[in-house]
Amino acid sequence: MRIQSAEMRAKVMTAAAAAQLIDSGSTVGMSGFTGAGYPKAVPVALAERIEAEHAAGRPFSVRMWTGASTGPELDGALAKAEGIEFRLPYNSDPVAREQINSGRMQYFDMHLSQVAPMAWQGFLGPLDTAVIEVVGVRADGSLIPSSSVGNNKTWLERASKVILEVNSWQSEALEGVHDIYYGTALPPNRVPIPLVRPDQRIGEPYLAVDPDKVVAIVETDQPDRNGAFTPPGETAQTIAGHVLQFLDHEVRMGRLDESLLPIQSGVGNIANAVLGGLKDSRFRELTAYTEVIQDGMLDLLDSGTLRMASATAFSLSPEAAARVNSEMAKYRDRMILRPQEISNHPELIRRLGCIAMNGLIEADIYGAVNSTHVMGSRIQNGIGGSGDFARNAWTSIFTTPSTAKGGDISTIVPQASHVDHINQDVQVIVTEQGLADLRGLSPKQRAKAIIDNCAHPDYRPMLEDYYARAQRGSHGLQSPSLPAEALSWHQRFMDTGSMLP
Ligand code: 0RQ
Repeated sequence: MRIQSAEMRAKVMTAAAAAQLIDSGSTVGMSGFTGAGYPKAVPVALAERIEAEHAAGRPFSVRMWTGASTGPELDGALAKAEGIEFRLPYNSDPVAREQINSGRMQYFDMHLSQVAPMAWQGFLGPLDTAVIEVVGVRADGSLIPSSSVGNNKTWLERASKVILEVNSWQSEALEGVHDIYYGTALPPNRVPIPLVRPDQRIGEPYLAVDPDKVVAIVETDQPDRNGAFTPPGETAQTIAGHVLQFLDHEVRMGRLDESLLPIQSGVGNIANAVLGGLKDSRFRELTAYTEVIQDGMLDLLDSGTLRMASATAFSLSPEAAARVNSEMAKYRDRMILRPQEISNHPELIRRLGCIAMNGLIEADIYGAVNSTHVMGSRIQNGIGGSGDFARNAWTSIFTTPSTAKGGDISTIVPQASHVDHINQDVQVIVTEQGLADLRGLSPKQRAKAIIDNCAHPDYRPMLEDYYARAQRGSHGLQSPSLPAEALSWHQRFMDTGSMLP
């Protein structure tokens, strides 16, 4: 039995009844992080209710906070119902993305580590309802967290009322995997977080909730829905090869040993290719201090290359999620899931010395990175944890194919159309063309390294030409630029469909 507390069992109801407890205009904090551990029944029931209200000519929408991206039953269903007026933080749902970019949804994209602290600081306003998926409710009323922790601790504490979804699809062997740290406080009472190794536990395995705040419990039995896994293509493999060569170089230079330092790896094809490459490398006894445990990390745990992984969530293909679910007992001692304010905490990332690897939309010749906005204005996903890690990492690596959209876009441009990571936070840029090691270089040295090593041959002469003219016609020569021309490649793409003349 998943609900051990009789007091809590008395609160079981249907998802439709629970959705009635959420008011229009209220703020809802949902569990969920990259398709893991999000509520799967109440949001769908809420979307149905919103659609019915709209059909009757009555406005109905909510403000929604999550951990990061969720699944189609949450972001997808509520966005389709035009039910989200405001959302934070990271989103990767295509329906919600379309609404944001067409101006119908307000979206506050923020660093994932800062969501919980900002909620506590009171900067985000009150939180009315938390809707949290859990694996079970213990006899003492404490909660066994699900396949993501995200901001659940904070939502449970801050919300006026709580709706729980107890999902019996999630493995019971998840009990004990989590480490919920309750030592955060606001200044002036903030103290150091006592974590000095990625495999250390500093908190509790369970989430606490005030039972009087729990207004509904809904039972579900539905799988997490993450994206399907596409095996890394040739470009991703080539990029991964450059990254592995760089890490090998660092070991040979004596800056790292064969266990490297805790790895942070973003999501996607390239990240999985890098992890796949680590399996066949000389590196041993690796650790991960990261946001998400993805397919590639699971393989590394299986092969023994990775000793342990600390994250806030799983981000697995459906096949890998089924595998983890049935074999959780095998993995549980080598994984720790933490609140995202801890998995992404700048203090801890700096102390542990993470090796950060993230994707980008575009980088400019000086190494400023745009992770979020296509053509400077259309949001793709959000900054996610890339800023938390990039600024505080031991080494911050960004990877991308050198072109996008079949070659019509160069991902290396004269000037980034939007900047998420300033050049001080970007130390290595890698494309399939090669790797630019920017550590210790001045802007002009960076420009040469990036153009020579990372740009696609179709665009390299154009960048060389721009940079040469900028050195003659610029207002200053620290970071030469021609402002009237710097974004002309983007304008050309919007006018003609290609950055090529
Ligand atoms: O579009 O889906 O329409 O084909 O962007 O690009 O090449 O599939 O790469 O999945 O690694 O995503 C930066 C978005 C890269 C991601 C970003 C188009 C491209 C494609 C996706 P289609 P790819 P990826 C941990 C860390 C921020 C958050 C982060 C991201 C789509 O890495 O969201 O790092 N990062 N979190 O065609 C126009 C360009 C483009 C472009 C790519 N220059 N112009 N379109 N695309 N470059 C995870 C979390 O924080 C939870």
